[in-house]
Amino acid sequence: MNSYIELINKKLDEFIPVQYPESIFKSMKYTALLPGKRLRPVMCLESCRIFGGNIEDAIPTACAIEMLHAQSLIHDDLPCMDNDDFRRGKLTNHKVFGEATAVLAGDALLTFAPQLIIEKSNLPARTTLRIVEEYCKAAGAYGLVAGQIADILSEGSENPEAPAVLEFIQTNKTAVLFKLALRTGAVIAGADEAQLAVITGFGQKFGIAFQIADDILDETSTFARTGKTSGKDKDAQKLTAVSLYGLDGAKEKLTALVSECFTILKQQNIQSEIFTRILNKISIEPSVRD
Ligand code: GRG
Repeated sequence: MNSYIELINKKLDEFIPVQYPESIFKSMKYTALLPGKRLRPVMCLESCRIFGGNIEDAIPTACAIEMLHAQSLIHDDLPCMDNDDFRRGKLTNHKVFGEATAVLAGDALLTFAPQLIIEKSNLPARTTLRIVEEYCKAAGAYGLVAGQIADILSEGSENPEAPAVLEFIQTNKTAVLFKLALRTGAVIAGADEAQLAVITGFGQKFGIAFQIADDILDETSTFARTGKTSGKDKDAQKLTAVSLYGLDGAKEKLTALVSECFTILKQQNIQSEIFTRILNKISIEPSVRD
């Protein structure tokens, strides 16, 4: 996993050369290169490997997905959204560069990412087109944007449909990029539709489990561990697994989902130390499957 992360960090840096006007490139690189976990690009490379592909072929796509993730973090942290001062252990983008530059850096990452896939991927044109289509669907109003607006609208409101709304938010804010990473890695490796369906189902459960773990950490963890201010979900009266099901209920759901993810890996005979490690990391009882 560390070798994947080193490769991604090197390529992310290389793929964004700084030119005039420097402030926009510095702002883009600031958040993209801060030490996040790089889960999504790692998952893209690992999915490519699992389905028999060459991970070199997936590097531009993996980096593009991390750029999209960085964009979503920059915009999520803005005062008009979650208004956060810290991210990845450092000041948020707008705190360092100002709001106008942060908005533009997000826009620039969002649009540069598919350009990168098109320019740097040495893949058949049909494959590149499919990946860019998957990227656009995941990023836009049928993906991340939908998840974010549903999240904002859910704040502070009592809603009898809350379980369904929560699942919509978890799916579109978080699972969508897990599925994008896994699916594009598989597409690059030449996986067939049946294999894509399996990895999509896995990504859905993995992504929701990850979001529940994130919700639990927001309630129980510290800045030193997460690199962001804790307790913000409660303050903003967000609809989360913890607010809806309580801490113990959220932990139960997380445990069940992680177990379902391991079942898929076993049934499909997918051997991945990386997926196992990430699943154990977010798990409440990690040791049982080590
Ligand atoms: C795509 C046009 C467009 C807009 C974006 C702002 C927004 C719309 C969406 C927000 C999506 C968001 C911030 C979801 C949270 C998902 C999540 C759990 C993030 C934390 O992921 P980690 O822990 O972060 O992997 P690191 O920093 O480690 O990469």
